[in-house]
Amino acid sequence: MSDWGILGAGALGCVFAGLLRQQGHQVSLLLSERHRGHLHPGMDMITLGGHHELIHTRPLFAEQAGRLSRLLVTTKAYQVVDALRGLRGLPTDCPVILLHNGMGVTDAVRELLPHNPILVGVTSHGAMKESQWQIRHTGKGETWIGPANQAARNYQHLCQPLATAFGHAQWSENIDALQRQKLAINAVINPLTARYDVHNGDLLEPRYLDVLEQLIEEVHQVMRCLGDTETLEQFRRRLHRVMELTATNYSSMHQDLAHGRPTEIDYITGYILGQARQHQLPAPVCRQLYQEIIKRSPGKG
Ligand code: KPL
Repeated sequence: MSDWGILGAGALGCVFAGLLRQQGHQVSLLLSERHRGHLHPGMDMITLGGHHELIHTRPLFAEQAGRLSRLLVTTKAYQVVDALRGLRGLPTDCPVILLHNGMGVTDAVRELLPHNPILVGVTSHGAMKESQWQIRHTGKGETWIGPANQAARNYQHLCQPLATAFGHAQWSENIDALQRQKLAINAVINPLTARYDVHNGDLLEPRYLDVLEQLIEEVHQVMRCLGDTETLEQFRRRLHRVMELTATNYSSMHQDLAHGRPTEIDYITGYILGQARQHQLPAPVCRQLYQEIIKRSPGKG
């Protein structure tokens, strides 16, 4: 069984650690400075079926990155570059798989690690942290990975162990398109649920119909300018399906705001607004939501 490193011990990173451990892989969890000198008990993972599983991972610190042979990056978008920059001696042949929400980070990672195979992953698994050492797997989804630089072209073999552990993982040569499709979903659900303090499924209630529809149209227009061929109706249907499937979940942006953490608004709505500007699209609902979320974010406003 192979060795996996996970950078980003949030809910999703810990659930992925648990799923890989269940298949017998060694998992090293890269921990930040504030964890140094503390004991690291096993994690309690609550599975989709509601069972508790004790998950043992190996704690690793930035200066031990030389031991890594494959790395899943599950930090928030705004932490990716600094977290990778902090690693000491990451082997140049270690593939790095970026799994954050939003867009606008990959260029900086390619520049930072010009020799490493860089891959982008898009996943729809759901996870929640119940407490520091307890995580809950809230939804099983698909995971797609694909190359983000030339060096990553021949890394399809990474899919097999991930598919076995996660239930699905597939290679895509056009991972950018899948990342944009996920971005479009996040650009609608995340700021609205955070703004109105509601579950994903609540957005289907009639009182949100107008704002939801306006936002869907704005985001769809931007996506079309970026080369997406999905029709407005197809996008609406895809979005409704996600809201139904994750109806009782709080979006990651809702969870971030509720816990006083920074959000990924700059990489989701901010990215859409940047593209809208370039294509001279007004996007007023996106802008309003951006300002409201920024105002409520820690250290802003
Ligand atoms: O990816 C998500 C997120 O919360 O970030 C969705 C799909 C909206 C599910 O909650």
